Formats: sequence, structure tokens, C-alpha cells
Amino acid sequence: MNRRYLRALLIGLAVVASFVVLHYGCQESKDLTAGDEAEQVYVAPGTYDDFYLFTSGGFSGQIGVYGLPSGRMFRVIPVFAQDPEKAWGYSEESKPMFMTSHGFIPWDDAHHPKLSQTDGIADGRWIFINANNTPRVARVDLTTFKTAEIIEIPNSGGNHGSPFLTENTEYVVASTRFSIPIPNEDVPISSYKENFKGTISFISVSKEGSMDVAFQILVPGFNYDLAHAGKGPSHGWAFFTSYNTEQANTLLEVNASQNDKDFIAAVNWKKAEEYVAQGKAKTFSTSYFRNHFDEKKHMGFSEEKKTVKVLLPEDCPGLIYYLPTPKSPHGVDVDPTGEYIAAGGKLASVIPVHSFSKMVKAIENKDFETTIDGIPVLKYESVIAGEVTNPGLGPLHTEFDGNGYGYTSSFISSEIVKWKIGTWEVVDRISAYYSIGHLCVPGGDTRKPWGKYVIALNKITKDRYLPTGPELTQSAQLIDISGDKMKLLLDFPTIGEPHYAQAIPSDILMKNSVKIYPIEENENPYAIKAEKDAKVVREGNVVHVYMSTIRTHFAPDNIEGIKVGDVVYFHITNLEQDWDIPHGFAVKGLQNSELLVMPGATESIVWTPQKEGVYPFYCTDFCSALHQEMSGYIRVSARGSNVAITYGTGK
Ligand code: K7E
Ligand code: CUA
Repeated sequence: MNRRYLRALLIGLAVVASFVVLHYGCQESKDLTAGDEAEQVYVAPGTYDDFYLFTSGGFSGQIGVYGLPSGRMFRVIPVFAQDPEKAWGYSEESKPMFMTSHGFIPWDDAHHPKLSQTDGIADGRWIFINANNTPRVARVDLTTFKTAEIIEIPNSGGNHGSPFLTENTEYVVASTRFSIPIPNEDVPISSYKENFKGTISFISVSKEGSMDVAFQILVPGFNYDLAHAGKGPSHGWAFFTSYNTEQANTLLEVNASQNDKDFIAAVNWKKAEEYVAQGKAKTFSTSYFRNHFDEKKHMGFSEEKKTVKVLLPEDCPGLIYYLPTPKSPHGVDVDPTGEYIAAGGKLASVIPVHSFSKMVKAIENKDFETTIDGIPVLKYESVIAGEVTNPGLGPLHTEFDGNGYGYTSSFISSEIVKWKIGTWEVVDRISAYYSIGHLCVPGGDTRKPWGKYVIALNKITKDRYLPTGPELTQSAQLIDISGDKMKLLLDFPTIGEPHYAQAIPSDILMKNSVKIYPIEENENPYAIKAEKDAKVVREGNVVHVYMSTIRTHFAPDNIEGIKVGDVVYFHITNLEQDWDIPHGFAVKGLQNSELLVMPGATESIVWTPQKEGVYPFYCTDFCSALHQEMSGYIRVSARGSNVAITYGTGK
């Protein structure tokens, strides 16, 4: 065997070995923490010990993706906020996703991620999240970790009690935190009691995931805060907390805290479907947008809708009931059996837990205290199952472990309180650092919680982290709940403000993760399927550059004939068909973000050069050893020049 052959063989073996290490190594090493703890933290897939955690970004408008138990961030999914890293909301293809009846709205406040369910169990197809400010709901596809759809909610102000799902993801339910005139009109604010209303919306979700506002229910002008749908025996119902039953329109901190009890609204949505089918709904004229991202065209599309069906409680007996609930309740959470409905009375001294079966009986017996705008108010004693006493101060949200316990976050006393369903006794408590809002048990709001951990989502971190100027990071804490006593395992910072989070065993998502977009399926009208198709086309002062990328060059990489004042569209198709090989694109003076184009995808961005000269462009993603060579030049001539369009690579 000659030496050259031997060398080639050794290099070959090394390549194979490194591939094996890379390929298998990366699967097994996911979510390891560094150093000595690695051995302890790693648990084989299939035993449901490692999870994806999805946190809402709150005012960042995004979703953070973390691994558990490491607490390390993998990704930020842009949803309701423009993200220059991925050109979300900057690229021509993604701009339609931000269209609303108020125009292009590139930001929102996202609070509640919610995993799709089948038979009351998180199934990992999609995660939904709400936009509070300009009411919208988004659906993120968990095969691509990309926002697939955003629907606006008409007749809504402050879409906070959203998006909570029915057992088979039949509906996303959503309620209005702020009541407004419906339809909205110019009236004095002091006419609140007479003119302001809330709505509860049911947004249908098709098998493929596409959303539509199926119907709304017009409800008295309270503040509807949070929601959960029933499950098991209570499937067919959904529950919504309300506060400000005083109907104050100023200084709510005082004026909305007068009543000892506010309400949980219990909506029989199966009955609502019957009323809609019988034609009982009124058709309201309105305007709202549905935006979806077509994975084949690699492009977002917007459509405006003009009408919505609205049910009025006074026309629809049996549709909705009020359950008196102390005091200014916030969260409402249904236990895994579907029988118990726990409220977080943020100003209450107890956690009131209602019984679904008692509620059904009370409705049969007409145990009504009074009726408000056609909505019967049930008697508290007739529906209450029990009160958890001494729950800490400011109980907000409850999740369940599937073993008969509830875990409630208490904001003011900054702790998690564990209590037993049925006896209502507190059995354990643990401090949160500090000011916990929501909490999350993997699957903890489904029929089958995975238990094992509770994650505290904290508003304030004070002394836990290095100072970063006037604002400190928000954080999450991982707490072991596998034993009798809760045990703090880990603190980790989070992006934005994590209101709610959802977690799911990693196995469920990993196997479905998309690795590339097949280039032959790319239907973007500006895509090119091969380098030879690259071209530059002038149409008046608009120039379309059809460009391709592959390791490690652009085609074309020299372009001349662009003029000052041109509107230049770069349509970049990434011809790669390998996992994790995006290419980026940026040109000097681009009044926009970069592009980061996934393998097999096409994205477009627009540039209007201001001055003559020669402009370098380059790949922004370190894609190979020759990444620094992945660049090119564009020559920009004066407005009246006669430099012809020419282009090429390697000429
Ligand atoms: Cu309690 Cu917006 Cu669900 Cu914050 S919300 S904590
Ligand atoms: Cu392509 Cu760097």
C-alpha cells in the first residue's frame, strides 16, 4: 500500500468518525450542562425527563425556547415582533404577517403560549400565543419553529384571556381584558356602563391548523382576565375569570376592588354551536385580518374579513352562567379530571375551587342569586367544592401534577404553594425569587400532566444575577416536584417577561423537526432552482436580483448597472439541501435587516441605494471554512448614467 493511499484512507476514516460523533454526539449531548453535572443531568430520551420549555416573551412579543432540565436557551421564535436576525417582519415575504385592520403592526405583548392538544393531551403540533394590545392569536408550527398564522380578533380590547384550547384543539378561546364600545364608536368614556361591552371569542382551528373566528359572545362590560377550557366531563365548557364587575372606567386599583366577589363565566360552547347552527347569531360588520405563511411559496398572505357572528346571552338560554368568585380573580385552571375549577383570587385570602358537577346540578335546580343581562348568577355555596386556606398572598395561577396535587403561584408572598385536591390542605410551600407570576408543570394544564418539575416564572430577580443597568433580567426557576418536598434545582434568566410557559417531552417534537425545505417544492415566484437561472432584471426604476447561495458563493456576485434611486429587490434562494446550512445576506447601506435564508427557501429584501459607488455584500452566517470568501460587489451609478445591467460569478 503506498503512502498516498494510506493517507487518503486515514483522512476518510477520520471524516467518517467525526460524522458519527457529530451526528450521534449532538443527539445524545443535547441539554447537557457543562462539567461534572453532565452525567447526572443527562437522561435517556423516552423516559420523559427532558423537555422543551416555551416561555412567552411578554413585552418582547416573542417565544423563548429552552431545554429542561438545563435551562439553556435554544432559540427565540419571532411572533408578534420584528426580528432582524431572521428578517421576520423585514423581509418582503414576512411583512404580510403583521397586517391588521389598523395597518402594519410590528409589535405586541404576548402572554400565554399554549400547546395544541389531542384528547386533552399536549400533542406537539403547534403552539399558540396571544397578542394583548392589538388583539391577535398566532399559531407557531413546531416542525419548523416558525410562526405559521396570525389572526386578528375583532370586537376586542386587550386580548389577555387567550389563547386557551379545547380538548381536541377544536377552538382557541379568547376573552377581552378591556371592554370597549362594540362596535367601536366615538362615545364619552363616562358612558362606560351603558356603552361598553366585553366579548368571548371562539376561534375554530382546522385539521391543518388554519384559524377563523367561528363566533363571539357579547358579555357585560367587565374585565375578562384569563380562561381555560373544560376537559373530560367538563369538555364542552370553557371558563373565564372576570374582575371590575363594578364597571369602573377610572382608577381601577380602587374602584374595581369594591366587590367581595367577581365572577367566573362558564360558557357551554357545545350549546353555542347549536345556537349558531339554528341561526341565532347576529352578523356584525367589522374588519379583521387573517395572515398565514405558505411553506411552499415561502411567503405570507393576508386576507381581510368583514363580518363576524355574535351571540347575545339574552337570546340564548343555557349558554353562559356566572360563578361568584372572590376577589378580582386572575387565573382559572381546570384540574386533570375536569371536575375542579380553581381560581386565583389575587386579592382573596383563599383559593376558591369550584366543582363542575355541582355547577351542573345548580343549573338544573336553578340555584340562581340573580341575573345580569340574561346571564344567571349561580349561588356560591351551590358551586364551591372547597377553599384552600392559607394559600399565601396574591394567589394567581395553578397547575397540576396528575398525582392529586395543585401548585399555586402567590405573587405577593412570592412562593409556590402545593395543596391536595379534595382535602384542600396545603402540604408544602417553597419560596420563589422573586414575585412569581405564572408557573408551569409540563402538561400541567392537560388531562395527563408529565409532572416531575414545576417552573416558576418570576418578575423580579434583585440579587440573583449580575446587574445590567436600570433593568434586571427576568427569570425562571426549575423546581423538582417528584418527591413530597419541592426542591429548587436551578435558576436561569429568560428573554422578555415570561408570563406563562408550556413544556413538552423533547421526544415528541424532535422526531418531527424539519431539516430542510426541498428545493424542488419551492414555489416562491422569485425562486431560482439552479445557479444558471440567476439573473438581474430591470423594470423601470425597479430592479429584481434573482440570486442563489451555496457554499461558498453568491450567483451573481458582481452586479453593475444599478442606479441611484433604483428600488432593488434581492430575491435570495438558498440552494443548500443540508440541515443547518442557512446563508445570510447583507449589503452596505441596506436600510433594513439582514436575510437569513434556510436551506431550500427563498426570501426577499428591498434596498434603495442613495449614492453612487461600489457596495460590498456578504453572507452573514458563518457557513463554512470559506465563509469569509462568500461575498460580492454591486456597482451603483449616477441616476442618468448609461451603464448597462451586467452580472455574473467567476467571469
Ligand atoms: Cu398572570 Cu398576563 Cu397570564 Cu402575567 S398573566 S402573570
Ligand atoms: Cu454562507 Cu457564510
